[in-house]
Amino acid sequence: MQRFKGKLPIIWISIFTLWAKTTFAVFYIFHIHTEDSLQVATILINPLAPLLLLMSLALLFVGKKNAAFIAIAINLAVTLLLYFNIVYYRFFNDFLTIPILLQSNNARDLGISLWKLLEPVDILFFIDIIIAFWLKGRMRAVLLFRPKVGLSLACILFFINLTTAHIDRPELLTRSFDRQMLVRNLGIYNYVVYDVLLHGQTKIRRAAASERDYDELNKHVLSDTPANPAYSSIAKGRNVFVISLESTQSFVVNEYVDEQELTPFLNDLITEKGSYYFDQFYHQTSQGKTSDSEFIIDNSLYGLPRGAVFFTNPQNKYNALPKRVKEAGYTTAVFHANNKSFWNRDVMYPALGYDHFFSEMYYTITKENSVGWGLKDADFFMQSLEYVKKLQQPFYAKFITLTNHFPFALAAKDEIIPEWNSPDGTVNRYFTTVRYQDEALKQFFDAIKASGLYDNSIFIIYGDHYGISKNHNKAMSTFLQKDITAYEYIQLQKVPMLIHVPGLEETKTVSTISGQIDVKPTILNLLGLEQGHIQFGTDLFASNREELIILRDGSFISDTYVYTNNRCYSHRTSMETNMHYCEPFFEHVKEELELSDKIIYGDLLRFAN
Ligand code: GP9
Ligand code: MN
Repeated sequence: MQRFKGKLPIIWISIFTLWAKTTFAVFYIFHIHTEDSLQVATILINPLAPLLLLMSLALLFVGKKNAAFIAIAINLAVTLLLYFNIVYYRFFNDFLTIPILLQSNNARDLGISLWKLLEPVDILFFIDIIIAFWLKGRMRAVLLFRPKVGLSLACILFFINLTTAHIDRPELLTRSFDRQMLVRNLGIYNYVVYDVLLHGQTKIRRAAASERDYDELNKHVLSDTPANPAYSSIAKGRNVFVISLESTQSFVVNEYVDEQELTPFLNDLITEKGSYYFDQFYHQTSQGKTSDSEFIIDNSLYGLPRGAVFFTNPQNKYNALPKRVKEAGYTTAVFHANNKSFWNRDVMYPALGYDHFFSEMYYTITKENSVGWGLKDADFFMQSLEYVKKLQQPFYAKFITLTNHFPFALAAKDEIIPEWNSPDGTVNRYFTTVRYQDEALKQFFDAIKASGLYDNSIFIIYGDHYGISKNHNKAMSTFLQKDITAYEYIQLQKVPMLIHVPGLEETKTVSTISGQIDVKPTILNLLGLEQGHIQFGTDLFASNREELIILRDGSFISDTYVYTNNRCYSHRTSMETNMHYCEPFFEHVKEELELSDKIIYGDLLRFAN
């Protein structure tokens, strides 16, 4: 033992071994994907700040004399935190979140298989702690570590981490809710802190709400316009296909680029018998993008002004459309060939009432059949249909496409029409991927017809949000041959909305001012189900609909006026007009958005009986 009687800079050694374990796990267990050296550097740096911070604070508060104890205790605690994530990840392919920890059924799932998830190599994660413990009595720990210097170093490293993360992913904390991306950019420990803070904030808002707030809600009569009885139950008992068209705006419908039709299939479908097309239908999404559209459509509530409900309030009680149809005997499923934790879908979907989530791992994805964000739409639809055929009928199934997502990448062999030729590459490619998506949709319809499911189904097809942002106004102005004023930009927020009911004789284009908030009441009515008690939308077929759609930023569109960017426009002439025409709407718009936020932040639907 004599030769061990040396001095050991135990704090530094612990920081080093923890750092090594963490980066090992990130690369070889979590398989965090990196694309460039900046991302690799970010991963290498990001565990250091929290480790330095922890050690420094402990030394300051517990005392330098206990350095050996502090080093071992922190090493053990942090290793356990890492290790729980590793075990969880092996099973769920995802990182732990506080809501997950609190969800008893998740813990149960894990409990059953826990032993199977442990591997012999795992001992490596603890070996340094065992050695440190063994050496503790035999060696003298030296500090070589000044807590105050450690704190400053932690701050500097944290700042560097935030900077590299921001370069890689602007708006990381507000816009992106992909846990893989969060862990890649923040590191697993900062991510845990972030998750705890977010959870705390949600808890406080929820705790502050009471049953009285719910009763208060009742005073506001929501959805007071009755659904149209003529359309009630016309699709009763039928399967429902809800198809989300990624980044698809209405302006591409019935539009041509260099004499090439952009959406020939959709255009034909709109004129078929049994088709209802809503040509004044707006997306109402905000930072939550696709997930916002899903939330609005399923709940007839607004998304949140900041962040995504899918991420901030997945523990709420909802009375969502899938849950409602499930109660009526439907099987509910979502198909989306992306990582299941993306946008926290794996946690949110059960809360909305989806029984099955066919995520990335259900699909065969190869280099050949993927592009951009993943599986190509055509392959996505075909592979999904195999699962659909096995679902118990009637089913309510949602399909989320992906190919027409920025940066609108497509292999040359999938290009049905060439790119447009403006100086704006994004807009040029958009047309080509929109055309591709339309073709994929056509193939999906053909395959559904061949499967025999068609006649007993209805189809709800909508665009989730814009694909061409303000940054491309110049190219859009060339394309549409008009100035993209704030008014025109609002017009560009229209997305296609089509309801197709095979077997009906009627064909209609409905020009009521409408939005995603109206989808839930509409589907409920078509299926012959009772309207929800708390919902902000109105059946799209209702007569005497209030012609007003509110966007998340407070902009609104009525049949007569359009308000956006602090300007008031006449909807008839599209010219700017006196603000006093828009003013009478302000109070109502504000109240409606605030009421919806209150419901979500306060989790008020838990008080409904
Ligand atoms: C990816 C899909 C697209 O899963 O939700 O994301 P978006 O950026 O459109 O929200
Ligand atoms: Mn989207």
